[in-house]
Amino acid sequence: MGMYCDQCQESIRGTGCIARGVCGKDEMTAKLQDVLVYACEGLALVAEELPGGIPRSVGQLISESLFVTVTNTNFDEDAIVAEIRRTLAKRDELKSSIGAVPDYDAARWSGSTKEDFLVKALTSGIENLSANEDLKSLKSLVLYGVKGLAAYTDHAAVLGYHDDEIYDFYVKSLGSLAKSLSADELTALVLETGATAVKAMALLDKANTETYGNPVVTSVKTGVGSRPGILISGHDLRDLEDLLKQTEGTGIDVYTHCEMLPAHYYPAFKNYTHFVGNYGGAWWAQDREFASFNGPILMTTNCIVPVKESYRNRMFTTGMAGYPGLRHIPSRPEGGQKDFSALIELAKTCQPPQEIENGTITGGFAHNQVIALADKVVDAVKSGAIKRFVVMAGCDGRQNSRQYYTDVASELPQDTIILTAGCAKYRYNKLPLGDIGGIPRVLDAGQCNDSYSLAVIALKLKEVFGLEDINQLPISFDIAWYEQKAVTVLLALLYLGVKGIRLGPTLPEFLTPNVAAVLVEKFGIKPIGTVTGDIEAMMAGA
Ligand code: SF4
Ligand code: SF3
Repeated sequence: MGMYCDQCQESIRGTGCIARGVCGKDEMTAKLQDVLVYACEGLALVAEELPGGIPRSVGQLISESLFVTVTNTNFDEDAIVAEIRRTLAKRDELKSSIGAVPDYDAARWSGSTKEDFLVKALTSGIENLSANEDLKSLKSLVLYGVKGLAAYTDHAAVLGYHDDEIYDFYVKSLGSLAKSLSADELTALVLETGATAVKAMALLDKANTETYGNPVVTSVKTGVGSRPGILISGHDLRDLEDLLKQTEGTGIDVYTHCEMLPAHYYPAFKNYTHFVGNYGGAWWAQDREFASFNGPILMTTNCIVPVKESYRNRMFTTGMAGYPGLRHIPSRPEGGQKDFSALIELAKTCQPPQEIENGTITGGFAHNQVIALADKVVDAVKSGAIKRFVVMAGCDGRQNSRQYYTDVASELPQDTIILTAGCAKYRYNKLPLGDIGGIPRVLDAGQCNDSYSLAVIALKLKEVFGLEDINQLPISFDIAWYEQKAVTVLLALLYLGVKGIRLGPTLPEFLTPNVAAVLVEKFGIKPIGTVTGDIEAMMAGA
């Protein structure tokens, strides 16, 4: 029953990961995640049959369960099994409500080992979904896009924001994955995933900005203070809020890591004097950086890499994140906060972080801030001071070939502006790339979901310049992907009509040649080439 996983950019070339993931996911964890997806499909099929609409609780449960299966989010088999049980129990509760006989016996399963669980679930049909390679490829595109959506809607839900149309799409898309659909039907579903991705990013943008204010231009320190610190990583701003409240006045500083960096751009977090800066870079270097941080580390979401002994006792997970042997901070009670006292008590016994750099990172150029600067930007375009915008959003990763993005950023002409979001920025956000008349040459909108801001900015520019089509703007897209949220962002951009996106460092392995050919023909997607060749082509508008 070997594992097979091809959902991220670092899957082993040509074969997917078949013995152990490059990410560290082992066979059992991979198969349990497959079972969880399969359980979500079963829940969706039952929910489709409900008279009187789909309860919100179904969409929310699917969103949480799928988030568990996003790359580098949860490696804890017990937590995944608990999530499978929760999903199957919901399915059978719904089945009973419409008079159908539940086929999941919670009492019987609760005594089963993980291995029993797996075999029973697998023999009920999970392997039957992949007859035709092209259909499987289209289904993968939908599933991975929906996994990214799941992460975004979970963050919005934590802040009390929901969109039942998105939740209903979970049921429609997951139910569809369990059925025999034609290539045309699946292609339509891919586009609908893109449309829903735009909605989900808009929802999360609304949740974040209404709760914490519109991001403003901010200079974030990368050095360290003299007090012990807690490092918070991942994407969940509500966790940060609870942590900042609970650490106030304790003598502990709070630092962001990786995708939590953009939290500094929100007005609501600026009043916390102990919220001192950002430590380190992108997710994949965390083993070195967590070791030298010296204090507790909180992973609120992806991306976790295999945990080293040197910081194992200092690392905690929360939310949908999980890792065997790490302490997990439970959900917050209704209307309350999560309890981070274990981290705070531990921090008091720790040394301050060891300094690994000492500079600043500037960001906060989400749509509201950039549109406030619109006159300046438009004048610079009209005068020729800005020749081109290059969107370099997405993910970072381990592979050396990602040096391409550092080189493109360094070698782009001085009259270009880089628009970024997501952890891809760590390839160039500490370089001295200068500014154009006071506008920094790297405009960081925020987390990967804030790619939505980049789309809003592009649509605004289209309107200001009176253009018919977003592709007439002097904008090129040179996107880096790694995990499924980048697939979601890509599908959103395609839905918005963006053509000619460069995608790297490699095209997804789950795309068969036929499916890749459709993306090339319809949307002009292309793999990255050489640094010089791509810069020349982008400057020429290709
Ligand atoms: Fe391999 Fe990526 Fe799947 Fe991990 S998530 S097993 S690295 S394809
Ligand atoms: Fe990064 Fe994991 Fe994708 Fe949110 S933190 S962008 S890789």
